[in-house]
Amino acid sequence: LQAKHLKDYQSPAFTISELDMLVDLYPSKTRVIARSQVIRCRDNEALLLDGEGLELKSVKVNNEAYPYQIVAGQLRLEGLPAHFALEIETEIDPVGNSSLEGLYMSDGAYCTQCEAEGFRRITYFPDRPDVLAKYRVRIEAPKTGFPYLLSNGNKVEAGALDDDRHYVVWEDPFPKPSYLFALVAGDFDLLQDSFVTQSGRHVALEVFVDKGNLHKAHHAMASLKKSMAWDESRFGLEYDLDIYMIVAVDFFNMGAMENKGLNIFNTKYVLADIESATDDDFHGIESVVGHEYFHNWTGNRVTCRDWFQLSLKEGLTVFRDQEFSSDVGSRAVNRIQAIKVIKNQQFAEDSGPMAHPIRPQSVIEMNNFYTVTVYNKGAEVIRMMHTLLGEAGFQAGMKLYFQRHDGQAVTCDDFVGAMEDASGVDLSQFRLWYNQAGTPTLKVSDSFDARSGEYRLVVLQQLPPQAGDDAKPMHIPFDLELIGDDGKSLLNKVLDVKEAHNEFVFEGLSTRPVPSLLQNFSAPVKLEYDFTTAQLISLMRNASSEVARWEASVSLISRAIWGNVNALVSGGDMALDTRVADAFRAVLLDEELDPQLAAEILNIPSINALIEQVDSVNFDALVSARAFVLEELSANLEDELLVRYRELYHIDSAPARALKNACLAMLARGGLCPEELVEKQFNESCNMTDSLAALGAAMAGELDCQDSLLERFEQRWVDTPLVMDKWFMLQASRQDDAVLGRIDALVSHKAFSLNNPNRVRSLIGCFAANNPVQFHREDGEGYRLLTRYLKQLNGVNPQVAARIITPLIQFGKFDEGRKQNMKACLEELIGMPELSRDLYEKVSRALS
Ligand code: BAL
Ligand code: ZN
Repeated sequence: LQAKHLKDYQSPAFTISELDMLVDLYPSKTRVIARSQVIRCRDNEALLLDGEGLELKSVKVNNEAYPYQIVAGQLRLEGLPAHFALEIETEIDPVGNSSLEGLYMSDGAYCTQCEAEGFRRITYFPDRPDVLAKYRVRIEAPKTGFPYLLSNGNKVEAGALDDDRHYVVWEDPFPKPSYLFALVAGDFDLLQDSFVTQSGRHVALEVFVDKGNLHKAHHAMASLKKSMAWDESRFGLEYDLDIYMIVAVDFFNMGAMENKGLNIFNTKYVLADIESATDDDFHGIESVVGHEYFHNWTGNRVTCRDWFQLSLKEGLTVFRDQEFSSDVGSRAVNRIQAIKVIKNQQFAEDSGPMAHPIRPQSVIEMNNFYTVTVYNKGAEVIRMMHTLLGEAGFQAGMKLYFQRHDGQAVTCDDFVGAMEDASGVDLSQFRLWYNQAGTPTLKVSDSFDARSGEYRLVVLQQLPPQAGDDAKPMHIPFDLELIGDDGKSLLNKVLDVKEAHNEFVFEGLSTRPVPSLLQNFSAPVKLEYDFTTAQLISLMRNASSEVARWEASVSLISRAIWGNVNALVSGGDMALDTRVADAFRAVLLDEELDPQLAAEILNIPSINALIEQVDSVNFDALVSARAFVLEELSANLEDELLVRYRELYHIDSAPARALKNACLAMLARGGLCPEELVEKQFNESCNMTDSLAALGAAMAGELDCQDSLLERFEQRWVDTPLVMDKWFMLQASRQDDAVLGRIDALVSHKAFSLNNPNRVRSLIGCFAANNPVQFHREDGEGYRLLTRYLKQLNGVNPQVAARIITPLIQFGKFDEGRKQNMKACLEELIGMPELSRDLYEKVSRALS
């Protein structure tokens, strides 16, 4: 299997100005006739059209049958004129399409997913983002079962046909790449609303959901309207069509897709009511609805030249959705959640076999690069530019970007160029963030001269091996606060770290300050500084940034855990410094603190998060030490946890629930959660957040009631797939040895299907990613369980298989025994006869 390389990029030899498509829908024999206006851009080259899984019926050029060849899956036509009409008829099988790319069926409705390279499963086409065409699409289907026939743009025609069939024609006035094409046909409940843009354009808003779910569509609609208003007020960007549609489907590989004017969403990011969705689900919906809406400008109006540039639209749009969530909610809590994604997942990717820069240089299967690196580290890179340019400079850059590139397919360099030209800030060194993979480390040391009042900070920049042999120091914005011994802020400043060795001197200080380093996680780097316990406690109390206070709490508790790992390894006794417990007690007692922030502080880092803090791990000692620290903390804070829990019990707000349930979880992990408390909460709860938290506490505390509560939950929700996903996740997270057998049994549960990505992610994916204790069992049975299902999924849905394999390829930090067990599973996979490109790329990189 050949990789494609960024350095080999060539502009298209032919482009398509217009595409007129007929899609005549039948379950396993859908007919597609694609009529394109083709323009030759270079002489003496063949026209090569991508296609996969298509049955070719005919090829015509200027209405005459035309000779062709199929070479390596591509349709090849030679000797073509400078401008011509091309007509291609193909037949496809939506029902038989379990990969959920191209045209497929979800619960009886036809729908599409074309990003990145799914359009080639619908018709032969130059399926690359730098070919932008105007689409006119005619859909034909039975009236019964398919009253709604949808595509991009505006509906221009509709009518009846013979045999109880009907048709609709859609025209999209904006030229677009094939990956933004969408088609939906089905019967839905429809929620309608409208929005008037700042220039007075009336936009019809429509959210389509499965029958019976209309009451669960209101939050998505409200989120859409909020997003539209926010993009106008913060970025001055307005919607550009007369209609904006969202369709929710249960079978979907991604979270959602930003097709022009017709977003297709995973139900997970649309459907919500207070009974069936958690506060986190509500937040997730708001942010994903926003994300897809924001793509209309950053992605659709200006798109990517090639897929190596994916971060051009994704990093930028994640940055925009993060800013949206922060402007309409808690900035600190949103920032903390984004930081956790980087530290817990992206750092793991950066140090594992799939490490790649935010602009990858070579790719076998593009679907493997919709990653936390391209998306979330990409967003951090945009955030750093925002830090360097300031809001005004950044917005000037955005304005220039759209002035220069509206309607074009461009590169990350074009984006940085606009930022640089509009602001006058030199970003030449900063561009390295696009080329160098891996996580840089900043090693910080400091000294204070009491006589001269001079405080000196030395920052050493170390680049990881993944950055390459000729890696150069990066431009790193380093946000610093110095805090005096009275707890007052002495200085708040962003320093430019540009060299391998950097020194910064601050004068006129009367005492040694406590440094708050890399505030707000001002760059996606690792920080090493030898904080004392007293310094961390001071930062938890005094740092002006709430994010820095949280960071200090994570460092404090992590150090306590690693200290106990060392004690275990060296045969010493485990212990918890009372000052640590007191610092957490202060958080519980601080009535002024945002309860959501307090909840974040009380959510002690997971085992996986802790593993990302070290280069190699004694896994068993880590599990024991973390459990010990949690038990100690819980025992120390029992009274305060119970008091706070009871104070918050009846408060009906998401922040209060977050803190209340963090208290409950901590009590449960310490084995101190009274059974009646959990049962009371479960019985009285009218919302999913509290029900699920009670259930989680019963399981974490291994309470007698856990099985009966799980059963009651299942009985109540067995017909609600998204809630059953939560139940599957709870089952997959159980830490007793019987969990493996239970997972095998649950695969036959009536609510489970290996064909549905949400179900697979909830049960199998969650086991591998969120149950480290059982996944990393010493006997290797956890790895073998995942491998068995990966083998099945390889044929069903390779994209999902390649996504949930991640924990199996990230074995670098584990002991030899576990490494060997993981590698043995990977060897088994690589030996499979029909291994998909998706799995091949990840497994072969892991084994190389
Ligand atoms: N473009 C794929 C889904 C998303 O990032 O919005
Ligand atoms: Zn996106």
